[in-house]
Parts: sequence; structure tokens; C-alpha cells
Amino acid sequence: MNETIGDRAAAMLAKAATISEPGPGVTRLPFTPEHAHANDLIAGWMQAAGLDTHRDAAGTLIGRREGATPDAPTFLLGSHQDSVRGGGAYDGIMGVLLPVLALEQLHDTPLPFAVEVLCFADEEGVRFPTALIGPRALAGTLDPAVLDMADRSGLRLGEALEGFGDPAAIGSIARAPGSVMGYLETHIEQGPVLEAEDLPVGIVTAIAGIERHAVTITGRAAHAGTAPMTLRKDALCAAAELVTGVERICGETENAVGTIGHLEVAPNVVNAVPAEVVATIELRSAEDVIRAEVASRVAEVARQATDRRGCALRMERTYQQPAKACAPELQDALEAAVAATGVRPLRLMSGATHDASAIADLCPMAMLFVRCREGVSHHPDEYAAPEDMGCAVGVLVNVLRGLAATDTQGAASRSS
Ligand code: HGY
Ligand code: MN
Ligand code: MN
Repeated sequence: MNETIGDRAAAMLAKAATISEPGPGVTRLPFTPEHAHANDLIAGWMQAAGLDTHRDAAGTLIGRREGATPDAPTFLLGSHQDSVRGGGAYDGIMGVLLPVLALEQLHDTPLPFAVEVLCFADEEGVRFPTALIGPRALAGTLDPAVLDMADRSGLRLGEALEGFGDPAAIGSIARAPGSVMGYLETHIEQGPVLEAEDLPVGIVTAIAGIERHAVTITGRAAHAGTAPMTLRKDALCAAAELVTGVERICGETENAVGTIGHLEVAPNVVNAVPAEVVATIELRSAEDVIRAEVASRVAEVARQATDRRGCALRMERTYQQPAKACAPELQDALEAAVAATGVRPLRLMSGATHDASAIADLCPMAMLFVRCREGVSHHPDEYAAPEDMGCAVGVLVNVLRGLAATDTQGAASRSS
């Protein structure tokens, strides 16, 4: 039986998934040997599809095909190559590969505009306490201070970037807004909606806003046997109240989610009252005003939980990005492209954040979701079916053809 485009995508992504640190799932962090190896593989994909490849100063691998004229605007597609620790084989990199396969299908189809597939280095923000440096550099919104942020080993981001990009030039790669028509990111849904609707693909309406806080609760170590309960300053009990507080507040707030994904206890021994807890709080909502309200309620719970136990609290917001709406005109173009494949178009919001959220500061952006088995993501069991990936490639081909037709009509009406 002929190998379908979806089968090819599945095989290529399975190969890419082997480029990982040892351990379960995929662990491919930015500016690492694994990243360099993945770049070589992806650049090969791009070149085989007829794209010229280069890396920009932010370490983004770019595959480009020229437009009809040297000054033609560019349409951007892409996603990220990096993963979380022990992640899946589709998050990010599938959104780099599928547009490459779509452009392979359009190799002999003239397009008036140039097209670039962007393979961003760091979307997850797992290695460094920042993220999205590639799209932010293109949008001209990158804070150069992030280059001084360090990973667990103390290596600065700016040093890690050497050999992948050019930290000294990262501030000069912002694209002129008029030079970019728009950005379309294809991404595994990472949620259960498309599976529940029995749909292979979906159209994203907005990307949730997100904020992260670093919390340190300092109590007092004491002997677990001799310290009376009334005289303890138990940092972990205070933290426990914060953990359930986040769950309760977000559980009772429509359109908000909250997670304490990281928690460390010291001295972390069976017979000592915990002296210190370090934790992260992450809050998300499609409505920034809701997220702000939840954040202030969570901060109040933290203050009360620590005051009551005589513990000290340090809580600092380390990251935030506002919710971003997808461009209505690109959503409509996606809807027409999906319908043309015979699939019922469905629009849904994204609880996960993406490179598109940063590119939205440069140009109109949109996202195409691909069904995710049981909504499982950021996990080795993450899975997108070949036939769904094949459908997505068909949608991307339809979108590019549609943009070309619109562009040509536009040019014709401008010249008449
Ligand atoms: O955290 C996120 O939403 C994304 O997967 N980095
Ligand atoms: Mn992702
Ligand atoms: Mn992710």
C-alpha cells in the first residue's frame, strides 16, 4: 500500500524523537548537542523540500522559499524544536515538519509571496527561566537581559546561544512589520477537545495568558519528636495550604487554571520539621483580568498561610505573557481550508502557550490544532495519528493556495 504523507510524517517524527537525552520520552533542550543534531536533521528536511536554510541570531533555523519578486512579503509558518523533560514526539517539532511537507507538495506551484518555515530553539522555557527568544527577537520585543539568565549549571543563555546564533546581533533581527503577511503555527492540541469532537484538526481562536511565580517559604527546622505542634514554624504545612488554595481558587473560577508544578523541601528528612519550601506557581486564563484576580487571591492565601505559622514568604512573579487573539482573517482562511478537505471546521481556544503568542506582536497569527490522543502531552505517550497529520498537511496546502489566490486577486484589483 502507498505510504501516505501522514505515514511519512510519522516516520520522520519518530526518527527525530530519538534525538534526545537518555530517559523516557523526548528531552531535547535548547542550545545542546541534541538541539544541534535535531537542527541538522530538520535542515535536511527543509532542503529536500526545496527550501534554502540558515540560522538567525536567535538560533532559529529558517527554511525559506522566495516569492515572485525580491520585495515580495513573506508568510511565516513553524513552531519549536525543543521539548520538556520526558516529553512527547509531536509537541513543537510536528509544527515544523508538516509545513515543510506542505511546501514539498507546492514545490512546483508558483506563490506570489515568499514562505519561511521557522524552527524556534526554545519555546518551553525548561532550561532557562525564560522562553520564546526566537519569536520575540523577530517581533522586536526581546528583553536583552534574558541573555544573562542562567541554567541550573550557571551557564548564561548568551553563552549557550553561541554556536547556534549570535547573541551580539540578537537585537538586530526584528522583521519590518510590513514585510510579514502573517504566521500560521500547526501544533498538537495537547488537550481532549478534538478527540471528543472526533475531528482531526481545529482552528485556534486565542492563546491563554500565563504567569509564573517563584515562591520561597522559610520556617524553622526543628526536631520532629521534641518540637510541640504549637511552637513549630513548618514551611511545608504553609506550602500545603498554598497548594490546595491554588487548586480551590482556580477550580471555582471559570476559565482559569493553576498549577504548582515544582516544589522542593529542605532539609527533606523524615525526622525534621521542614524549614524551607521553594515552589513555582503557574496561572493561566484566556482573560487577563481573570488571571490578575486569581493571582491576587492566591497571594493572599500565601500571606495568611505563612503569617499564621510565623514563616517568612517571598513570592516573585518571574514570567508573564498576556492572552493573545488569533487574527480573524487567518482564522477564516483556515476555516475555508479545513472545510475544503471535507472536515467540519471547529474553533477552540488554546490553554497552552506557543511561539505564536510572541509572533502576534509582529504580524497577524493563527494556529491549526491536530488531534491529540486522550489529550496527553508533555509526556512520552503523546500521540498524533498519521491520518490526522496528513489532513493537516492538506489544510496547509489549501491555506497557502488560498492566500496566493487572494494575493493575486488583490494585485489584479490594485493594478486595474
Ligand atoms: O507551557 C506551555 O503551554 C507550552 O507547552 N510551553
Ligand atoms: Mn509546544
Ligand atoms: Mn510544550
